[in-house]
Amino acid sequence: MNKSALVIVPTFNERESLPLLVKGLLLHPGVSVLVVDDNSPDGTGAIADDLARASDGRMRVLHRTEKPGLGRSYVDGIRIAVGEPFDVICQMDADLSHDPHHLPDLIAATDHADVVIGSRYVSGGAIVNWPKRRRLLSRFANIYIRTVTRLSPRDCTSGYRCWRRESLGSLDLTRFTSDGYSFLVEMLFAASRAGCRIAEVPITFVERRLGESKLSSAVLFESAVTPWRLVATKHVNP
Ligand SMILES: Nc1nc2c(ncn2[C@@H]2O[C@H](COP(=O)(O)OP(=O)(O)OP(=O)(O)O)[C@@H](O)[C@H]2O)c(=O)[nH]1
Ligand SMILES: [Mg+2]
Repeated sequence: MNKSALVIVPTFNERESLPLLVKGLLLHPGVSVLVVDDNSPDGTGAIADDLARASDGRMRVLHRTEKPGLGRSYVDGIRIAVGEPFDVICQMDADLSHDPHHLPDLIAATDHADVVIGSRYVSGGAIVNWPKRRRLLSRFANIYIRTVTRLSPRDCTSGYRCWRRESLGSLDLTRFTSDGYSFLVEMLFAASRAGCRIAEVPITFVERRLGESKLSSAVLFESAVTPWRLVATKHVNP
């Protein structure tokens, strides 16, 4: 792999998963890691600091103390990332649902796309260990989002993505208002409106085995409203 990449990993209470994830990521030459921790009560931030110290300068930690939230964490991480000389900026979850093994494929696909989605819903993609209820929720969410927003990707809610740095840098983050997982949909919508080429690469998504999910009813409510808000506000970048 000859492109350099910075992987932004938001964390909240991921003390068991994070060391395994970082190990897998740093196996890839040219890959660096930026952990954005939301002051996790379980001490993930301190564990991340230890990993960073042992990383030969390839990993850093941003400790957030402002209003918590996945969307806000991504905004802070992206602001740092777009100002650095990496070819590609990636996003992924810390809970090992996103296998670092797929990363080179996603990065390589940025040769021909501005944003590449690690997708569960294209040919070759798969989900391991999700209960039927969770599968249905994700399927329904994607149909709902695609119908309301007219976005074309099959997997609009995947948090495993790689961007060309200039493409990500061209999005106006100050306009993003989502706090939770809807932030991912908002990013894709803005990218699509900005004319970015969006590609999907199949991944096998594995349900977390360690730690706890943060999917709450407030987050689900925001996810139901966001597609309509995006369409209504005609979210565009200058
Ligand atoms: N910084 C930060 N990270 C968060 C926050 N909420 C979730 N995360 C991280 O975002 C990623 C996705 O969160 P998960 O809890 O795995 O959510 P999910 O994948 O939709 O749900 P599961 O499938 O149940 O795991 C993980 O790396 C979390 O640690 C937050 O408020 N702030
Ligand atoms: Mg998860």
